[in-house]
Amino acid sequence: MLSTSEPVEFERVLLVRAYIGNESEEAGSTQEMTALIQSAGGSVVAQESQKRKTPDPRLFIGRGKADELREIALRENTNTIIFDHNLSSGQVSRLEEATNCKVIDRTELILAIFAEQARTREAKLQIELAQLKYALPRLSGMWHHFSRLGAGIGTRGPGETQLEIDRRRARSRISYLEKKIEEIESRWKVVSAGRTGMFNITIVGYTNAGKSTLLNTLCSTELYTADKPFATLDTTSRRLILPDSSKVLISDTVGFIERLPETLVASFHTTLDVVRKADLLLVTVDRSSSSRGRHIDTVRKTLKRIGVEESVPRLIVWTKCDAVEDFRHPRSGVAISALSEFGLDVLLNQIIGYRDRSLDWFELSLECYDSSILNWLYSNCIVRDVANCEDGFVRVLAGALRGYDSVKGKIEGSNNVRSFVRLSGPPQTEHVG
Ligand SMILES: Nc1nc2c(ncn2[C@@H]2O[C@H](COP(=O)(O)OP(=O)(O)O)[C@@H](O)[C@H]2O)c(=O)[nH]1
Ligand SMILES: [Mg+2]
Repeated sequence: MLSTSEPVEFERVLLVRAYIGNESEEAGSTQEMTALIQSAGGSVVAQESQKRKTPDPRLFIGRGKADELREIALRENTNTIIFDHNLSSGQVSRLEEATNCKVIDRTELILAIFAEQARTREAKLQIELAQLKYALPRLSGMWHHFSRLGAGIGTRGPGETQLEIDRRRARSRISYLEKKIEEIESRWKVVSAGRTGMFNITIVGYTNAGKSTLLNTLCSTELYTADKPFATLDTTSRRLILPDSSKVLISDTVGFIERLPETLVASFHTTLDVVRKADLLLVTVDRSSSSRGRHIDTVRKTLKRIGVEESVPRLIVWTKCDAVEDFRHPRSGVAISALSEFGLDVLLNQIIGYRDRSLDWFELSLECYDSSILNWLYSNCIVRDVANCEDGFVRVLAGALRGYDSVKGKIEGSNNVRSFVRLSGPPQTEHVG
């Protein structure tokens, strides 16, 4: 019997890439674009490329190539052409003229996917801001562009209302969005100020690397995960209890791709703060992907671009190891599977190691059990040991999360403190669990 379910209608897409100067045709690049197009509801039915010294100012590609695209589109029964580049509005309208197709550029495609995925109010505001800022200098071209788009990829978001708004209205909408986002940001600042007592871990990585799934497994949460790019657009932070019973804060955030559009980096500034302020970055890499080398490179470049200091420690976490045939342990980093829970114990112990190395360790002797000091230590330090010694003193071994001075400030003026000695590093004790 034939299936009665409706077949999914994909928009047929002709994908175009130019290689400028000495750019070479690298493997994996069209793979990323194909995945992005799929995620936007399209299907690549043909691909064309052209090598050029410089982009053509009028058409980006050559005139002859544009004519060729028109024929290919006719033959392949498609009227959507997506360029793996950013185009000026003039180039878009001239290309549309020449090919008789709808032409979409890389940023527009990515913005369309973000718009589709945005779930929270913050993400929706951020994406609308990014779309408007990208569209504003191109409004004159867009009039023409959107009037012939109809339905399909790249028509969501401000596109629908674009026809009625002029630049002035777009600008006033932009300032409204900026104000709203600022309000949310200031609320976030209050929330994050309350986190100073914790070690902050942020999961970063290429889109679809398994970041949200890792957070879900570690913290028993149920964040949305999906086998598509940009399933996550927000930052979610959760407490994670480590095998030594201490707590850290772990955050999951938006994934990276090659050449992440500037307008998105700017709009998602606050969302990405959690990456810049991390004490440890877990760089997740899909071990089962043949493009993993390229993904690591993209993540490294993106971290630099969004202003993450080189000094923030990074641990490579190879994910999806259950899906790797002939699995061998990597030379560096931790190999895990969030699905089978393989390697998670190693990961957690490595996190403890990184955390401990980042603390300022000290030994404190108290004349008696001073609950005020001890309570403070428990909430601002990692307390490794509290011993009642034979001489009647209470000896505390702990690591300060926010520097020696924070501890000194607390104990100064207390009559119960007998000695305060800095240690050169974490004490060598076995972790329980
Ligand atoms: N086989 C396997 N698949 C995984 C693992 N972790 C995540 N995935 C899958 O990879 C896809 C992307 O996961 P997700 O956590 O949404 O990725 P994110 O974009 O990095 O947050 C989903 O289909 C997950 O089920 C794993 O350890 N093994
Ligand atoms: Mg995710």
